[in-house]
Amino acid sequence: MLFSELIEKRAHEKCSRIVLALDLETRQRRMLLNKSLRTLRAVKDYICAVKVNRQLLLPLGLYGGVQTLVSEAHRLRIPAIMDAKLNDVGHTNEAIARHYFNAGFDAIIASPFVGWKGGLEPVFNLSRKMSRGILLLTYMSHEGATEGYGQRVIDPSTGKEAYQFEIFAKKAVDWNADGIIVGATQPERIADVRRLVGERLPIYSPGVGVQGGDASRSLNAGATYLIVGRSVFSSRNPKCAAEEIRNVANQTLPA
Ligand code: O7M
Repeated sequence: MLFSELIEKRAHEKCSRIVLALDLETRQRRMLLNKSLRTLRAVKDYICAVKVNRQLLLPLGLYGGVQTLVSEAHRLRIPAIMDAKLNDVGHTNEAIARHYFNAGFDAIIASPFVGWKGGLEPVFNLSRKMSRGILLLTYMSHEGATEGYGQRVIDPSTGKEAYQFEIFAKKAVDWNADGIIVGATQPERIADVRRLVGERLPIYSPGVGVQGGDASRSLNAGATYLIVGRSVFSSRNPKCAAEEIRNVANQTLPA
């Protein structure tokens, strides 16, 4: 099954388009795994996937705590996405991606800035062989994203001026990515990207809540899934917070 099909299936089962960004921190490193497992179990009925990034990977270790977390996610029928933002030359990208897939991740996130030949091509080949997914950054949620993703450049395929993110969106289609990331803080960019990729690619939108993005506006603009971290796990009651965001999302676009 393709990753895009897997997450869609889980979204229907859980009635949720929310991807939990599990970016927990604690001064006591040995508490981190338990805290992560507790949070995941608390919100398990309200999320369709969990995203782990290097903030958690560094203290927990890939084949240590993170693999335990991925196994628990799978036990709870929750796919696991590694937010690797892969951005190196091909052979190290491939080796890094293999580790993430071997640890059980269903999909990884990569940066299109690195390009295809000698960049992401080996990672896409590996992901196909191992039946895993690749999601590509297309427009990030922070202010400085305008400097890279929002810059005007010459599109080498047409010789005409375009925004960098427009070129990345087209590449995501050409490369057969399983989804793209567009920040919720800029719903106009979500709408632009949706127009460019049509209905073919799911759009994952981070930045809802603490960063200022709005769940309904993002979904109305064309987002398929919302990536949410602090608004859920920093709240007093993560379960209620996840349920509430899930419900708001479902009022706009039922899962
Ligand atoms: O909801 P938050 O703001 O606490 O967390 C947002 C999560 O989304 C966090 O895990 C970030 O790493 C991630 N993210 C962004 O905030 N902005 C982006 O542009 C891209 C991502 C992301 O998930 O990239 C794959």
